[in-house]
Amino acid sequence: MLSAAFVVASFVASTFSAPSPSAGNCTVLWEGRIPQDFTPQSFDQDTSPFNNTIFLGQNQTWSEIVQFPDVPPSLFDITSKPVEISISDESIFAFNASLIETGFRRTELVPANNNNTGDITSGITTIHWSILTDSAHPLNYSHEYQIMWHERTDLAADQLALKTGVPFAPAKEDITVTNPKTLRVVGTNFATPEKNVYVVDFDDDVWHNFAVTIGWETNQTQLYYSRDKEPLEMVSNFTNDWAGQGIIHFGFLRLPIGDPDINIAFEGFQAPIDTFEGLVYGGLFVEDSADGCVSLGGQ
Ligand SMILES: *[C@@H]1O[C@H](CO)[C@@H](O)[C@H](O)[C@H]1NC(C)=O
Ligand SMILES: *[C@@H]1O[C@H](CO)[C@@H](O)[C@H](O)[C@H]1NC(C)=O
Ligand SMILES: *[C@@H]1O[C@H](CO)[C@@H](O)[C@H](O)[C@H]1NC(C)=O
Ligand SMILES: *[C@@H]1O[C@H](CO)[C@@H](O)[C@H](O)[C@H]1NC(C)=O
Ligand SMILES: *[C@@H]1O[C@H](CO)[C@@H](O)[C@H](O)[C@H]1NC(C)=O
Ligand SMILES: *[C@@H]1O[C@H](CO)[C@@H](O)[C@H](O)[C@H]1NC(C)=O
Ligand SMILES: *[C@@H]1O[C@H](CO)[C@@H](O)[C@H](O)[C@H]1NC(C)=O
Ligand SMILES: CC(=O)N[C@H]1CO[C@H](CO)[C@@H](O)[C@@H]1O
Repeated sequence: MLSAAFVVASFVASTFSAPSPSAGNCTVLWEGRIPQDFTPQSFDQDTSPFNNTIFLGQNQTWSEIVQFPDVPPSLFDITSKPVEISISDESIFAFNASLIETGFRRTELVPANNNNTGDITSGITTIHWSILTDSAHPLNYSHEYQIMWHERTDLAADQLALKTGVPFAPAKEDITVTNPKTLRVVGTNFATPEKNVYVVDFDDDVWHNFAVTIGWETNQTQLYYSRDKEPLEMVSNFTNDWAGQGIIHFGFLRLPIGDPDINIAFEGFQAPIDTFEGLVYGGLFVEDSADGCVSLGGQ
């Protein structure tokens, strides 16, 4: 872990030299922080930083889902604002006209490709995201959820996922989950069991800030975490299978409950949802870390 002294020292140095790991001033490759003047309708437009057609219910629009709650900004929302997204019984995504994913409830913001930002799946990049619960519209922790993940372009695997809730298939985990209301970061799901690299309580009323630095050609991976306005600290340094490029999912997918061998996209039980379940996301961006620059915030 980085010590507080290191963070302070780097910040002082950064005012006189090139951005250092804690300068919070690395080159942004993709910007998903929400401008103050964005409305729910902004997410319906193809000018949104997020894909305006995926991933949401077949009969839903983004403007029906997006809300701007009255919460403190996240660590990296300096001039931007957080956004709440939700799932309901309507959150059934249609992969195409005949493949309706009735096993899942899902709503995810993914970076649109209508950008001028360059490649975020080569070199060394750092993905940032922060998550806050909506305690008035909680998740049902009897189900497993993925609440952020990175999926290969060929959809064959998720290289990394942040999960919560009761595991759908405990045999897929390399730890015994005793408290379902935890945030659990796992590496590639090509592996059985998946490698849990970090677990922390998913407390309400606290921003949970994450960043992951990915060496796309080296597989070297660093995970960072902090709460509220604390600077990020490295909590895991591991190797992972990053082959396959792919896309980031900032949002949540509720798995069904059922036997481990069912096809989870189409089978299993989903408890009905009363109104909606919500999560607030903030500080979404990807930066270039090829020169070692990782924004830690908190300065
Ligand atoms: C951050 O980047 C801007 C633009 O490159 C530069 O003007 C500024 O000095 C940098 N600040 C720090 C603290 O490195
Ligand atoms: C969307 O609406 C159509 C027409 O009413 C309906 O047939 C379909 O089942 C709905 N899809 C979902 C996922 O609810
Ligand atoms: C839906 O996608 C599946 C899998 O790619 C494909 O086999 C099927 O033909 C598609 N159906 C339609 C109606 O596009
Ligand atoms: C959104 O995703 C769909 C499906 O992958 C794709 O066809 C479309 O080009 C994407 N749109 C944008 C703006 O990224
Ligand atoms: C990264 O992981 C992939 C998948 O296991 C592997 O093919 C590749 O050789 C690895 N790269 C390095 C530099 O170890
Ligand atoms: C991560 O671990 C690797 C291998 O032990 C080491 O070379 C590297 O310096 C570590 N990275 C950081 C940021 O601590
Ligand atoms: C939560 O999910 C479980 C399992 O599907 C279900 O039995 C329970 O009724 C749900 N609770 C609520 C409050 O919806
Ligand atoms: C996040 C994202 O979709 N980035 C794309 C931005 O545009 C470049 C050039 O078209 C693509 O290579 C990136 O994948």
